[in-house]
Amino acid sequence: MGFEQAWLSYEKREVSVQWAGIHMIYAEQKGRIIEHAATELQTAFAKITGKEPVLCLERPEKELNGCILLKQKNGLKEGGYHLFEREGALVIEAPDEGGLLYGAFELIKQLQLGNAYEGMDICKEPVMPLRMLNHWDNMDGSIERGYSGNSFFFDNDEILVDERIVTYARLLASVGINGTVINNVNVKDAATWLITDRYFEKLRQLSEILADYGIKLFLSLNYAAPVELGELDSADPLSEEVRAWWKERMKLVFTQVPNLGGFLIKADSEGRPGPFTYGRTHADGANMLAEAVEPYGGLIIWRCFVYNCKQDWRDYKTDRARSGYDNFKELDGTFRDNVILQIKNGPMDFQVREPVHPLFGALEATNQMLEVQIAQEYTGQQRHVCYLIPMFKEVLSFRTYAAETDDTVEDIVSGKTFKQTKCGMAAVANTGNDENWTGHDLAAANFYGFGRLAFEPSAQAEELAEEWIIRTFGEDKAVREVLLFILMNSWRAYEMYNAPLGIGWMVNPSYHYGPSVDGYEYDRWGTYHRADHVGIGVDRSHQGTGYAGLYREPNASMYDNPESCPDELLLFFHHMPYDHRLRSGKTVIQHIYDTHFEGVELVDEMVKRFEGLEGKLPDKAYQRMLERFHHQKEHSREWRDQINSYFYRKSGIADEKGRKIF
Ligand code: GCW
Repeated sequence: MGFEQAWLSYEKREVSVQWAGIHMIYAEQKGRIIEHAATELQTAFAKITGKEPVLCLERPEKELNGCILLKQKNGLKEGGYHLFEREGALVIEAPDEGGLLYGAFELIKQLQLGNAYEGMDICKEPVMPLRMLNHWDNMDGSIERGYSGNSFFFDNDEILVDERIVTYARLLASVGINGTVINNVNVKDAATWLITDRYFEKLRQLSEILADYGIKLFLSLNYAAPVELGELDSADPLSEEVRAWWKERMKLVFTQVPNLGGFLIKADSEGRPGPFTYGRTHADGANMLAEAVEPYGGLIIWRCFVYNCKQDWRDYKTDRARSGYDNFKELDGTFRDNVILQIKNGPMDFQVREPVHPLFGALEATNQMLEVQIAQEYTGQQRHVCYLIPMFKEVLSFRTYAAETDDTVEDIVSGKTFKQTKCGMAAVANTGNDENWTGHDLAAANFYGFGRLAFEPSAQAEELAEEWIIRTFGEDKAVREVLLFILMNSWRAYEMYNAPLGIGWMVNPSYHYGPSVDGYEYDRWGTYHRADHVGIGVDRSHQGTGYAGLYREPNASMYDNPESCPDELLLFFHHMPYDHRLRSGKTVIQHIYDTHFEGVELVDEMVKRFEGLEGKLPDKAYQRMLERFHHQKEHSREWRDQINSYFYRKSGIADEKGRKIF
């Protein structure tokens, strides 16, 4: 299938005389990444300004006006760059090749945004060391929770290496992403064989393409590989035989695929194998693998998404929200230095609203990484528009109180709080082999925004959205204003017509799409709302499951008390009567009615404004989006009416405004 270039399409634009005057590119040092930085600049300038600059092998003597100079120079941290104008030349200085590449993409961005050439002076360093994508792609070509077609990495149990991978690598590098896990964390069947010679050659080729753009290839690993590959009858992490097997295996893998960064592991979670089978801990499992990859500089990224998925809904004491904390808190400080724990942003599972995961701030002596999901599993599956960067900003700025200062989630995962270097942020990817990569064209803003945010978390959500719009669709003012309005209101709108006040989970089981208020109510997944005729919500206070107490003070008390608990999370933490007055002054039930009516109105407004862009966007993109907007309009009504009717029927309390409820 064909593919577009997203924000790297480099359409021709009106540019100033100075920009148009760029005629030469010179890189002082040689190197595989530098080479790609230079050719990317050449292509971008040729297409955007209409004049192709030459790549120069000799340093230009004088007359630097109109030259781009790339130069390796110490001073900034890895991946950092300094881009400035000097006597008419544009200079990019960076300590390493990756930094030069990022500097080159920064320069291209400046050109695309039409910013001033003269006096340009931009200096940046990546805030998070690891900025990764996690693909949940299966080797048969399907994608778990994929909403933009099939995999472009795998088909029919084979690895694909083609032009699309190059564009993929360019897109990642252009926003600063430096690592990618290409296969699903649920490692089964053929994927278990990725660490065997069946796949080494293709993996090596793939890793080389990625390495050209400063990106490390990672794989998801099957914890039970020694057993499932038929070589041993145990995967006990304390068995000498098993440990020796992994050491041998890793030696082979890293010799054959030298650019490999390491492995991501989902163990003892949702039916996946893990050390629990042998009565061992997650630290035992992770450390065994870490020891095996250590000689090659490999990392073991171990997920904390571990919970009991065979719960009884009648049980009010077991709380899935506690499980990550309960499983990992006591292991703090026992992991090897090349292990990173990867923690989802919230304690449940990527709902439209959740509190921040309590492990952030609880682990002090363990490398950690934040996992978010840009695949919109629970936020509209890339059929509804839902720009998630504002949510990620809230998560990153959450104060954990693990220290007096510098204690936000951002501080922790950028290594500031506990002086760590192996940390960062990963996003479950939203790409597939659809022509536009992300199904909904506007979902690409999440792809773009995630990378930019991990590199530069101080960037504002709105600023990133605007950059993405201009880079993708050009400078038309109406396009910019309308798309910005849509993106910036989209998460709020989705939350308004979704499950109310932080409760989550009112979706059709397994698909996770579309409203079903009781879909997960009498199930084994630990995901309940506990609504009856009097009230709704899960009591996670000290009188309930005690979850609120897992946070440090003052967060623990704030959440524990319904009076101080923020409205948007009230039902996550407390079971409240429908007539309880929120801090906003509204009753819970009236809040439910109002937000559901207003959420739909907001969608109608977004769609109305969008339709005004006909003729101003590329036709194909316009049609793709229009179709989705029409669906969102209908579907948001479905959400509104099911949720409102359900609560009206349960509570018997009428809407103050007398609107139609069924
Ligand atoms: O959100 C849930 C998904 C599963 C996923 C799991 C996980 C890859 O519904 O599809 O499995 O989380 O994060 O491991």
